[in-house]
Amino acid sequence: MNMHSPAGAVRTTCPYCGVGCGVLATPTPEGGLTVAGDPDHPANFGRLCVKGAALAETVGLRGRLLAPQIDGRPAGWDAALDLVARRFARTVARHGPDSVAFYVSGQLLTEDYYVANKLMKGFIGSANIDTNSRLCMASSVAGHRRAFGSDTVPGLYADLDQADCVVLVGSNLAWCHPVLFQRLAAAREKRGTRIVVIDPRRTATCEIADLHLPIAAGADAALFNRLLAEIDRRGLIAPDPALDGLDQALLAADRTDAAVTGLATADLARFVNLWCDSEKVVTLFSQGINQSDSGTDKVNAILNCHLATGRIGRPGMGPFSVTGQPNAMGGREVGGLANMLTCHLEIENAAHRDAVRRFWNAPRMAEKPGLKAVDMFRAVEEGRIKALWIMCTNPAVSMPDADRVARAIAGCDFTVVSDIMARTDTTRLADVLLPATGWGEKSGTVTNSERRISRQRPSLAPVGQARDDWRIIADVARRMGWGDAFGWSHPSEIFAEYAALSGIAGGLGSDFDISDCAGIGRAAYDGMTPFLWPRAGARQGGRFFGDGRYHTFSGRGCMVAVAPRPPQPVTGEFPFRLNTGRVRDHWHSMTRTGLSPSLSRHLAEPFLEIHPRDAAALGLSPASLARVSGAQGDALLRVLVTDRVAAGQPFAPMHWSAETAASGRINSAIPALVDAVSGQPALKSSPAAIRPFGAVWYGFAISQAPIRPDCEYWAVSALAGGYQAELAGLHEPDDWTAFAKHLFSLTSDPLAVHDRRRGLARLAFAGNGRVQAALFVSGEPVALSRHHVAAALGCDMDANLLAGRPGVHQPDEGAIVCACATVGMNSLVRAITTQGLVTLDAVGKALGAGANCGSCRPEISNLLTRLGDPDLPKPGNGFDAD
Ligand SMILES: Nc1nc2c(c(=O)[nH]1)N[C@H]1C(S)=C(S)[C@@H](COP(=O)(O)OP(=O)(O)OC[C@H]3O[C@@H](n4cnc5c(=O)[nH]c(N)nc54)[C@H](O)[C@@H]3O)O[C@H]1N2
Ligand SMILES: Nc1nc2c(c(=O)[nH]1)N[C@H]1C(S)=C(S)[C@@H](COP(=O)(O)OP(=O)(O)OC[C@H]3O[C@@H](n4cnc5c(=O)[nH]c(N)nc54)[C@H](O)[C@@H]3O)O[C@H]1N2
Ligand code: SF4
Ligand SMILES: [Mo]
Repeated sequence: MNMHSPAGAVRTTCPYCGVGCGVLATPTPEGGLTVAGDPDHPANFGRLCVKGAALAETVGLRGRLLAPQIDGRPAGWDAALDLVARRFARTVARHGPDSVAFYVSGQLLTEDYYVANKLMKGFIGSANIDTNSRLCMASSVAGHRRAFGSDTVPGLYADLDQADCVVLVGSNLAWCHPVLFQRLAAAREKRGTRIVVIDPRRTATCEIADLHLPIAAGADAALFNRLLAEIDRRGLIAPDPALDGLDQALLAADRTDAAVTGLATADLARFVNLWCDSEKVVTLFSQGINQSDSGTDKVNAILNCHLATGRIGRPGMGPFSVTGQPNAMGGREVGGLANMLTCHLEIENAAHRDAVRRFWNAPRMAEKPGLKAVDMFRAVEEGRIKALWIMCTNPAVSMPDADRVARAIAGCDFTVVSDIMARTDTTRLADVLLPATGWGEKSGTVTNSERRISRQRPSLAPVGQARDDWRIIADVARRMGWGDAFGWSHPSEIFAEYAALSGIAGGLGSDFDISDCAGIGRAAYDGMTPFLWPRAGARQGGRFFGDGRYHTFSGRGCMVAVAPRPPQPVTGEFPFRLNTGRVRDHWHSMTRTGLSPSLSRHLAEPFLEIHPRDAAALGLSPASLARVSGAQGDALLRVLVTDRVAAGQPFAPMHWSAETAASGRINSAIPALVDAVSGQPALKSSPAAIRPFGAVWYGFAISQAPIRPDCEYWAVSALAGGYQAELAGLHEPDDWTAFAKHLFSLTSDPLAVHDRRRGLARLAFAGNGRVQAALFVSGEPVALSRHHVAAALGCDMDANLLAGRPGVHQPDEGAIVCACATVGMNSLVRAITTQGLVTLDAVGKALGAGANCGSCRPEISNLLTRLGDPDLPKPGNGFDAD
């Protein structure tokens, strides 16, 4: 395998989730790309999920930040970099190194991360560099370090192929790691792997589960303590290797009452039996565990069970914390967290600090851990941090208590933001904006969930004046007087330096040693094939801890006595426990996936999944709107009534921002409560209040030009050739025509249907006989075929448009389920019922749905089950895509 595949495609890696799929990107003559899965990449063997498959729709100039800006005005690079260097240097000189901070991201490449870390920890002399991984992986990092003495993920993806039982805890793998999910589904087909899903919600992942445990929010430590007690009772504790802390952990486990899990005794027993009876068991966990105010303890409760049984580091078994971002793992290796040093070295360890100081020839080495994300933004708010540089992350959306974080950033003396996009909730707060090259343009390495390092390679020229993140940071460092230490001219040189440092770390006992890459030249770097670390020694390319050797002081694995704690209590004022997370086709704050029409079809607006009982008690009807509030702020969301969530535990996605919705930013309603050990915020169970939003009108709009909503509720998304918006208001405008003209920035007169009595207006605008824009208003949530209406944009104006229904020859797809083949709910139901389809393969053959990337297979299989069983509720609610 080399960097170029036969057809001139560039071998690179997907910039989204931690699966780290290999991608073949082929530039088109028009300046775009075509994208395919790389059949030779060991993370995906050619597969891609919808997000990866739609990458081509997200490159190009749209929305990009093309030039540096100072105070909102375009500026040259020299002026911008001079200003950043001057302000940081001056702040450090006047107020000391801890008066400045970097807030970075698991979406930076390893080389970017290395440079940022070196500048802050070795040259500025503060450890005030933290990353969005604090919101993501910090509890796993802390749990690993307590148990193993190092932040080491022991297992490999192949373990999912070889396991007899896979337990997915707090992970919606089907939507968040879709290619890994497909791999697990294939293993299950082949060898009957038993699968358990532990999640308060019935997610798409449950489609392949033999057992779904709808655990009470936050009760996972109690469950795994219970399991540990049972492991002990059954005599399954492995005699060796000897472990530290075994007795105390067993004592704590024995004291735990499983009743708090809220699970049926029979389900609990089945889980315990499955786990205990399968030696080859993998427990895979993610944000349902990490994002908790006792997340580190939960991680250790899981690790305890694997340590105690010796089910770790051997084929088909082990605990498996999957990373979320493409380089979350690389960021941990490089030491991007405020309490770590590079190459898994420890900032509190004087020998480690000294080794790094000597290697870097660092003038001012940080001596103590820096501020973790939540504390960092508090310090910004209090004026203790006076210069802040945010890179590759959107904290005004993704941090808990988001409005307060946004206010803190706005109030900071000097804020720099490096991003690829011009307008985000965070870029709008910056004093200096720096345009970074994005995926497809930048070059470097990333590490995926199984410790596999792969190259991202450029296939497109940088847009505008965009520069690579590492270069921007190095340019500032040079201007601060450290040219010698930041003089690289290519990322391969940074990687080589990093690899050399890892050799020193290895000499100090670190697990992370890739020093055989220390001499890597540019050609070898460019030709690099994906590889697993460790590269050397007995563990070469394999698993950790099967040999019983750990990185703790004693060399033994360490069990932690866990006393389960309930999550923050709900109160009379905030009686609901708000859960948050991800949807299938969007990525975080949607700055990239929001550009893709196909990715916006699955779920196009911010929503609240709420149990029918709660909805009835609150007087919330399907597809109406609800205000969700916490003590610090609120969000306005579409109501999706479903028993997939438990009563009292509604769920909202994290993706919407002030760019895409009126108030869809769920973190405005979430308090910044953190885990005391890891500093990771609890984002999955916040006390919340919910009220109906008394909209008097609802609207749906399409437009070729950007939509400018002026009403209480709106959510805008991308369409092929334009935009669509959901709208609602508390007061009916006097004149719908004037409203629509403003909405669409049009001056021509619309074709209009008004029915004052029924509170209904429908208006369509045409230019040269083709549909430019249309608005549909109703006193109720607008019920019409959005797909059909959207398809009319740019087409000849036809009478059916204002009817809002497809003509006889255009069947209505309904909500799109399969984004690849554009197959909607209605077509699926029609085909399944009329053609008597019973298997996923039959649906694939008949409609093409589910046959490509497979991301929608769980939803189609759920539909097959529901349609095949007369007792199950049928799909109906148009907002219910599953
Ligand atoms: N489509 C898509 N994929 C992504 C991302 C994306 O934005 N979009 N982001 C990536 C990133 S950075 C990350 S970190 C990963 C996250 O991947 P996941 O962790 O799988 O995703 P989430 O939806 O955040 O949360 C997972 C589940 O935790 C459940 N949960 C909530 N509370 C509890 C609890 O108390 N106990 C248990 N057992 N479960 C609970 C939620 O109901 C939810 O279904 O996804 C990555 N992949
Ligand atoms: N309520 C709630 N909140 C959450 C979570 C949750 O489950 N619930 N999950 C948390 C987790 S796990 C995570 S990881 C975070 C993610 O949260 P964020 O990191 O804030 O989310 P993104 O939208 O991915 O932000 C990345 C930003 O970097 C920009 N960008 C993309 N590529 C590049 C590049 O190459 N260089 C530069 N300089 N910029 C680039 C993008 O345009 C975007 O503005 O959210 C956290 N917040
Ligand atoms: S599973 Fe999807 S999002 Fe994740 S790396 Fe692969 S293609 Fe990208
Ligand atoms: Mo994440």
